[in-house]
Amino acid sequence: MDPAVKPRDDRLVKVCPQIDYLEHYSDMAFTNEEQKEVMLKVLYLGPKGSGKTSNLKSLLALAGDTTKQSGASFFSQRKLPFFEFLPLSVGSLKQYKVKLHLFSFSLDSPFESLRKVVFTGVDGFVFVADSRVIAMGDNIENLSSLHSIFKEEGYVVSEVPQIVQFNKRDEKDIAPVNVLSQELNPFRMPEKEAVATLSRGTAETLSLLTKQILNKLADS
Ligand SMILES: Nc1nc2c(ncn2[C@@H]2O[C@H](COP(=O)(O)OP(=O)(O)OP(=O)(O)O)[C@@H](O)[C@H]2O)c(=O)[nH]1
Ligand SMILES: [Mg+2]
Repeated sequence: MDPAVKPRDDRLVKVCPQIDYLEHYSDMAFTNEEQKEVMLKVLYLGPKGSGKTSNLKSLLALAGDTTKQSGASFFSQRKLPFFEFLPLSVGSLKQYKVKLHLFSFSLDSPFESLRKVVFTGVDGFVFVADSRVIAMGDNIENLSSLHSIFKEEGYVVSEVPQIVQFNKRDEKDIAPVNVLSQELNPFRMPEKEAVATLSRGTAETLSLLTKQILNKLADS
């Protein structure tokens, strides 16, 4: 790892194990010059009960004590009906701190204004799908809605960095990955199997997405 890239401690590596790729991105498209920070906004989307909150909880648990004293209290005490927020620091890139702002959001929110705020300035998203066969209809419907919302908010959804996560792989009656992939990954984005409640695949999902976001920024 380049000595310029210093994860603040071990927990950061656990959350974002591929942190060393950051060394390639010294000229970020958007940074807070005064505070020397790069912030990436990431949404966790998906049908009701697919495991969005479980993903954030898993990342919080993996992040360890330091985050628990800062972000965690915010996360647990400010649980809002329609979204949750988890800030995570993933290390430093040269003189910049890299921060992820993770939101879980339900498309059911009746508040147009809230949706607009959440969908403004999105750098990437995770579509958390429920792998169970009975959830396939909900997955497809939710994916279609979120594509419409991204379009309404001015994005070309196929150009937004995204990961399709197949969660609940520990459940009994689950669809095979190739079927989920065919139904839920029209843009052939990276996929990750997960069991969010056991913290399987959650850090890897976030790492894959962060990498994709930074690659896109480097190309722009
Ligand atoms: N077996 C299993 N259960 C899971 C997994 N992930 C989440 N769950 C369970 O599924 C239920 C819903 O999980 P949440 O994380 O609350 O789902 P959500 O997407 O945040 O749900 P909403 O906020 O209501 O849209 C909970 O009972 C979780 O414990 C998983 O990987 N395996
Ligand atoms: Mg939730």
